[in-house]
Amino acid sequence: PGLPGLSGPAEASLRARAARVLAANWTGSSTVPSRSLYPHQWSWDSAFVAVGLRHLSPLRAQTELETLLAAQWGDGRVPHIVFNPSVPLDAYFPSPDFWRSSTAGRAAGAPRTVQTSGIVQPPVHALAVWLVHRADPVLSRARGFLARAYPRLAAWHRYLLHRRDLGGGGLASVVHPWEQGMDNSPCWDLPLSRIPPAPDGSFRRADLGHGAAEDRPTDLDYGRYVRLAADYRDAGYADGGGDFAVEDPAFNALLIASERALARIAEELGAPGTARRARAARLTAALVERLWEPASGMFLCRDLRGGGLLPERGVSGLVPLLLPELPGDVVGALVRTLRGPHFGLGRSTALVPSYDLLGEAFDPHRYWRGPAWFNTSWLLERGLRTHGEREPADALRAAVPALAGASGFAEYVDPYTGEACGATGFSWTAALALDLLH
Ligand code: 9YW
Repeated sequence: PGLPGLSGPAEASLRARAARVLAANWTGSSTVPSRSLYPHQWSWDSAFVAVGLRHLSPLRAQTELETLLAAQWGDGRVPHIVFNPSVPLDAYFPSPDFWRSSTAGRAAGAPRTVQTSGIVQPPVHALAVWLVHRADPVLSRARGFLARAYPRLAAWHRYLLHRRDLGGGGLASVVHPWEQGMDNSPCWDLPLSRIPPAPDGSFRRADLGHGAAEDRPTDLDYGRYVRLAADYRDAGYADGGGDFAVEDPAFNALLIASERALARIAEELGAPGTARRARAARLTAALVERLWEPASGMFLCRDLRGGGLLPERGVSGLVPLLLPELPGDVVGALVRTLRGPHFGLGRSTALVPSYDLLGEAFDPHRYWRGPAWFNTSWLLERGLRTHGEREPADALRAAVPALAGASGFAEYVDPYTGEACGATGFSWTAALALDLLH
């Protein structure tokens, strides 16, 4: 379907511009999120990028995911960053000499030949693998794409469902805010406040050289991120002992959506998908039981160290809309919350803000504390469509490419004005805009 309000030639030029962003960020085997800010391979970025790349080159899309999966650890974890050895160490912090994956991660089975971080990111990969397969099943079969990806994806899910079930209720926990992907969301303020920051001067941020300080996390937050990551590393990346453990709705919803995709992948390979489908249904029930908050009309994060649901409304709590097996009353409440005063979709905002417009911590420009990001709007477009909410889904489908193009494919935008924030020429923005133009 064409984009309402955009002529054929304008749409073609938007596509061409998005393709140029992805070409400029392609390294030969994967895509960097941004040449300036993020010069390595990031885990969930690669999944979103592959979803867009499949329309340009199914081979590149498959390669993107294969490069990431090749850096998987022996315990099943897929690292959040795979480092490019030809990029200077000071281009990004924390660099490989901070994570020391091949030594500190030895017991957890970190690869020897490639340097990675030791934490993870949201498991959107099986969903991406399935969508990439569908774009060109003939090429996929000829290359054995699914057959090679399947055991790795299965081990990845096994790691999350067993080693990361820190709350004992079936859901996976994140042990660092970076794992959930929405780094400085106000949801983390309370659990992070317990973490003593790494001393000033014990590390040097590289991000401030590329982005405006007022768009980025504060130094105090950064000190806490560094402390948590260093503690995890010093424990050999063993799970269960850390001071930060949170069950997050988006992280788990993506795991469930990916488990459903794994069922389809299994069936395509001639194996039964029934057990995985049943597990996805059980996990959906656990998600509702542990994280649904009727009074807020959305899912919340559960702080396992502080013992309870965190009251902040982050966009993460809307992402479970992606799941087809959610109870009808939950779906209805989520749609009302999305379109109501806290997120304003279709009223005051055209893309979904990352945090409660009415929240005390709301800031329209600071990273995950208010700005709208393109990946979450893409996920919610799918969620709305899954539940037959055609009108808001169509509006998001039009807004994502339009604002992506108008902002120079910004990393994130002011949710009210669409003004570009962070980096421009950002890969997942271009990739997901392309996907919604198809
Ligand atoms: C970081 C790369 C990553 C994203 C995260 C986003 C940000 C900062 O950039 O993280 O230094 O890792 O919060 O979701 O994957 O685009």
